[in-house]
Amino acid sequence: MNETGIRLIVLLCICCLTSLAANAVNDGDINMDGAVSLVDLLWGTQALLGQRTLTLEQEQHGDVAPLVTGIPRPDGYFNLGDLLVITRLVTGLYAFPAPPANQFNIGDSIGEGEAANGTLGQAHHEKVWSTGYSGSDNVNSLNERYETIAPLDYHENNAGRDPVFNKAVSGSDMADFVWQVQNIIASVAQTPTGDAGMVTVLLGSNDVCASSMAAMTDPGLFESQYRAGLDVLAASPVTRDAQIHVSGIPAIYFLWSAKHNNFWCRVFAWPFVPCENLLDNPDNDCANSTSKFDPDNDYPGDGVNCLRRKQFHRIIRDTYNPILRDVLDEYIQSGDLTNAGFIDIYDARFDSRHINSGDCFHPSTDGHALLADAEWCRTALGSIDPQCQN
Ligand SMILES: [Ca+2]
Ligand SMILES: [Ca+2]
Ligand SMILES: [Ca+2]
Repeated sequence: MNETGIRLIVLLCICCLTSLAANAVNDGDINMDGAVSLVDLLWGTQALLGQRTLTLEQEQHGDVAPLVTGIPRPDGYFNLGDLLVITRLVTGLYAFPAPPANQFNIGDSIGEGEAANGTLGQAHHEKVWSTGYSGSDNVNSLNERYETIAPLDYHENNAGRDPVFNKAVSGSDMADFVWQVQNIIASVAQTPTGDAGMVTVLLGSNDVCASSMAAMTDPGLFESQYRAGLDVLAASPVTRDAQIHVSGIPAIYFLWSAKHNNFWCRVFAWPFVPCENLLDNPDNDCANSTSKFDPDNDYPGDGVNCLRRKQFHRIIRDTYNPILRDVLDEYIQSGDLTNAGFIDIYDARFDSRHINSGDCFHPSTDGHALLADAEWCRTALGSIDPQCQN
């Protein structure tokens, strides 16, 4: 392409900043023949030169840029940046994030879907945000999404395979990370590839939920237990290359604000929930409703219990989740776990629908749906899912 041609493209790019419809896949397949090839490169070039008019749907297929840390963040425009990414796709210099070959789950009672339907103590692995497999609920789990995207290549979890893939055990805390990883390593031979494609990890809720603030797991111990589990993942050839999806601890605070007016929860359920540092004395003594829904800040007039609950919220925000994030970053930077990522979901807010009405503590089916959406949209593949761009 000569200089005049490049100038023309740049000029046309400035002129063609048309917002695109949000209903197609941003995959580079402009002519929509199922492959990204030289033809798409040609069509895209012609479009930018004004020699071809693309439909809005074709333009959206072409909208694959910009790349942010290697992951497409389509911006609603088709321009030169998109053409360059398509060029790299066609020449093999770049590949989109791909679905894993399979997916394992590490976790606690949330990872078991405990009480998701309101029945105390009952596990519901089929509803879990990660490895859930029920097609008849509103939880679009990560497992179900991968199966939809890659039905031939992805070895999905289902009722028969669940003992292989879901290693979560109710009551687990970070001390249990190591043996849950070892449990995965012992199971990978039961998959077609013989290794782990993806491992989701959601632990820590039982470290921060305690009889008092002082009884929370010591942060230094929490970190060393976390490192021990990551070391086992990094040491094994069947897990070290897997996508390690470490979820931050969710904002547990909001289950109090969601349910504190519920008589059953206050009087019959919460006294038996091992999270006294959040749930003791559940009467709302925050200064006002703005304060109640803003645990990041104290307000004049907040009572002692309100202040204690907010302290609980901020310890997770400022101490435990940064450990999960920063330690993992060390393993990524050192090359020990190159496909790992910390997923921050602390902005996801539970309201009354998202907490089951039996134990008033664990996510309901709707809560797992919320978790699934939040976790999915922050994965590499979810970031290019049009449903996540709203
Ligand atoms: Ca094509
Ligand atoms: Ca673009
Ligand atoms: Ca489902």
